[in-house]
Amino acid sequence: MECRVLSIQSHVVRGYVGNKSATFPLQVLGFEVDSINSVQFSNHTGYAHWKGQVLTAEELNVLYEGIKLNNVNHYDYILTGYTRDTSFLETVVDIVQELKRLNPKLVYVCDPVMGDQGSMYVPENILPVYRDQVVAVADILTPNQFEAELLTGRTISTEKDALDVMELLHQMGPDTVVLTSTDLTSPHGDQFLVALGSQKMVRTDGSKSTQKIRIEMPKVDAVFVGTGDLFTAMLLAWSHHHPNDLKAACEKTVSVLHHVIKRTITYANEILQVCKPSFISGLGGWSQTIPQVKKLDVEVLSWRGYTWSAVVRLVGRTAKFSKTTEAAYEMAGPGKRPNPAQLELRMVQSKKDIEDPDIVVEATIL
Ligand code: ATP
Ligand code: PLP
Ligand code: PXL
Repeated sequence: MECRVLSIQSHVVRGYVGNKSATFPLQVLGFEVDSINSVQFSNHTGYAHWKGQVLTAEELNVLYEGIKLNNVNHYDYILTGYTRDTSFLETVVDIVQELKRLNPKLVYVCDPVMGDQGSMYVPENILPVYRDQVVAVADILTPNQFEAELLTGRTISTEKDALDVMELLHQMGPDTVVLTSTDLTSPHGDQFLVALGSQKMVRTDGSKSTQKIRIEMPKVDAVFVGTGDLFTAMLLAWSHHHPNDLKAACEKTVSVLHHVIKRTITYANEILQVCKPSFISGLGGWSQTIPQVKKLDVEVLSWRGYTWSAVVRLVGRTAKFSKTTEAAYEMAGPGKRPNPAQLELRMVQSKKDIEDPDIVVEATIL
């Protein structure tokens, strides 16, 4: 059975956030993804520079009208994330309501992206729109702790507080709520990140039940961008396959995140940070005589840990020459942090882990 997702999120030319973080993984898992790019930026806003265009609420409506005129506005899922503009978000609500009328089984998966760690990175006037309009039409909601606190006006200091907040969020609309990251202390120690989930279900006999879970995942000492978007997309996919088993859906989701993050940090720590010929020492006059030796022409043959030196093969772009030499280069090692470009999620490389994740995290039923 074809399953079609309308994903309204950011597009970036370089890197993986928003639609770039959601589309490929969903497609790999067999979903048809229709994407509307809420912005088109060169890259995410954590880089030193970014440029691009923002889609207005009117432009969103135009795109939706086109889909509607062709009578292809039939969706099984809607997925939304980072949005800065209140009228854009209100238009999203209108579209969700109309699409739900056309398909009463449509599931709206909403990541109410507003901020993290006590500060907002979207304009504050977006909060009342999420709280009073969006959450009411959402079926699956994936706030982080701070976003859940904003939406409910409660602070979370204990697991009990978090469970109460998730209950309040259920009362506001969604049957499934996952707090994707919290500051709560893990029973396994501070090396673990705690996420919590809660799902309301109707049993076959008509009685109601709630599944509540805690998931603990090993923390990686780096800041990733786009992981929240990937989390929400994978929760959509895996809860499609496990509609009444939040534990299974979250275990697969978090396992995908774990594999992607592990591949990303491993790569970021090994990548050549600056590999201009002028930076490679140990070449004698080589770099002067062959100026076309470039970044991509350097292939690391062996690795000397974090000693800032490795044996590399320099291959000319014209493939006319090749030379093995020892060279020093600047790398992301101790005392050196990977930059945003180096921390872009290794998405394409993780295709197999996305398709069939090895389960590395077991959730606890609360
Ligand atoms: P939102 O998109 O709602 O703002 P969020 O702030 O929780 O969500 P992230 O902090 O990116 O988004 O976390 C989403 C998921 O990504 C986490 O549940 C975890 O699986 C993974 N993750 C992100 N950063 C790390 C990290 N440093 N170490 C381990 N896992 C991480
Ligand atoms: N940092 C900035 C500046 C953002 O705009 C966003 C947007 O959501 C994030 C971090 C969080 O990204 P994510 O939750 O997908 O990791
Ligand atoms: O959700 C992450 C995200 C989405 N879209 C844009 C961003 C970011 C994070 O920086 O810059 C444009």
